[in-house]
Amino acid sequence: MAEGMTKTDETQELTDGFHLVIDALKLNGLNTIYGVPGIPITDFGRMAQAAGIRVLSFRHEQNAGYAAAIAGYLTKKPGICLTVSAPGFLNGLTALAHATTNCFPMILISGSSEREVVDLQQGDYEEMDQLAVAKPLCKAAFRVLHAADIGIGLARAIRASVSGRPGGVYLDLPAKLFGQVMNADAGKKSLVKVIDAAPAQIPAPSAVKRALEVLKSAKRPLIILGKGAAYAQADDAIRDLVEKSGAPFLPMSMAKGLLPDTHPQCAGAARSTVLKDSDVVMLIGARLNWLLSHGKGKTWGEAPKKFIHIDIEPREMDSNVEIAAPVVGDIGSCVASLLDGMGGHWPAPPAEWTGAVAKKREENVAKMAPRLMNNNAPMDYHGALGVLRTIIKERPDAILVNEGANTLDLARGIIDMYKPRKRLDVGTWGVMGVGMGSAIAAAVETGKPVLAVEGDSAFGFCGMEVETICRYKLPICVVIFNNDGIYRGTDVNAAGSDPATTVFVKGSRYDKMIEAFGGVGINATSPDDLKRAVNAAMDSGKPTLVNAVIDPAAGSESGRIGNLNPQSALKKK
Ligand SMILES: Cc1ncc(C[n+]2csc(CCOP(=O)(O)OP(=O)(O)O)c2C)c(N)n1
Ligand SMILES: [Mg+2]
Repeated sequence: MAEGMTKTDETQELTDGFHLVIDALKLNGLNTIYGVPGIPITDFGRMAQAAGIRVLSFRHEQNAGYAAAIAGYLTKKPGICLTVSAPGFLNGLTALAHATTNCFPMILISGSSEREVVDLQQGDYEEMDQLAVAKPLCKAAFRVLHAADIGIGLARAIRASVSGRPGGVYLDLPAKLFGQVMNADAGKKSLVKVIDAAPAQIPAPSAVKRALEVLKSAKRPLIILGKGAAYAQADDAIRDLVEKSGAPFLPMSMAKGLLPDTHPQCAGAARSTVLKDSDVVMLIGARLNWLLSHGKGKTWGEAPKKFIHIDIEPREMDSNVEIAAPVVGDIGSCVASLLDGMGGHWPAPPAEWTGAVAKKREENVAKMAPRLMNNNAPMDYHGALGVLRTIIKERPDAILVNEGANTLDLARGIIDMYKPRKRLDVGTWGVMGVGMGSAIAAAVETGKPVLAVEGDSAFGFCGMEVETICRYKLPICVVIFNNDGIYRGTDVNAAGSDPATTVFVKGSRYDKMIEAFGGVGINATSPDDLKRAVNAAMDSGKPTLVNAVIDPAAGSESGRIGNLNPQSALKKK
């Protein structure tokens, strides 16, 4: 007889920890799990699959975690990653920290070993105090010890992940919990359907008024859209606000497409001009972190600036520079209140400013155009990206995944996006290895075709998941920009012994990897080859890997952020 049961319970229907976790997930609409099986969660995965949850098994937990993180970003529901104890948990933890840093809702559920043994450090199978390890790396961490608490435990995890500023949550489920038995009725009653998991947070009317006064005073306004704005799914209101303001807008990387990059107000191709010369900057779901040079210094020019900052997290205000008009609330509510306050007759910004920005943009676009049309073999980045740019233009619903250094920075600038949340990349950390997990989750969550444009180094962090892509027959085309290495393939070891630290085997054929799993592999040496291969893949939806041969000398050190490499004071003497 199970612990805590009376004799009469024996004749009643029973449930257990396995089923209560499954029922709690389903009750809250969490129908997809990304993970890797093993003790103590193998049977749980099987049962979840049998119960109608989609359980996607990966080859490494880090990639499953990145998939869960981006699933959270795309759906506004926590993405679920499931791992085994200690090493599996640690493999998933990088992704959980990444989700927290990027404000993506995610729950890492890990099985753990026997508490009694772990706490006495007696050397259990995969022993680790996982809860303690996870805590500093995520938004919240919980452990459930009793089957009757599974409902509450999951509810707490869901709320913590999606409410306020979203982030990663760790949920520790000890092995013993899964087997615990309780009365089925009581179990059912213990489950919690989370109502209004991310309640609206309405900005104060005085804050909205202040922000509009600052915006109205601008002679050279600029709006910066961050991925927080894309996450909010307030696409129409954001578009209305930008258009009503008449201000140039600059999308951060993953906010590209919130309004089309071809929109007349888009200042993406005049970035340095608008950052330097603007006098009022309205940040919508964008942080003044390193990606915006902390809001100060050379990038931002001499002209004094006032910042209006719209964000759900009050502590974000004044994080780097003084904020003249903080507007704290969820992006949807804030933008709606601002639109309301603007009324029907908002004055357009001075034509001198909008004209100057438009002129700069056109000059830069014209300068770039011929470079994108070259048909060099081996390819340079511009020739290859010119082709992919057209492919996305013709397929605005496709999702673009992008990572690398040059492969990332140049693709971000060259490939225009037309719809919200279609560009998924390395995010706040500039982390390598998110590509395959992001591509898999994008295909699974949206059902749309995915184009993953990967540096050869970036791909190496997650490349084994091409088997996962083939196994689930996902409509993903991976294009590897193969320049024989990190940044460039031309480095030479001064000592002349081992290869240089940034180079790989020359002339590698990544296309052969996917053939091992029944996918389509293509070696493309010219933009024409590349175009044919990617178009065919996007049309067929067949798992495809294109090895795009890029001139090893074409890239630059660290792509666009070479300035962040430390320099020795000695060297400068
Ligand atoms: C997890 C992680 N490890 C290491 C790095 C450092 N890093 C930045 S870019 C990069 C690879 C760049 O090479 P590649 O992906 O081939 O792009 P390329 O510039 O050659 O086009 C590396 C290793 C990182 N950003 N993240
Ligand atoms: Mg490379």
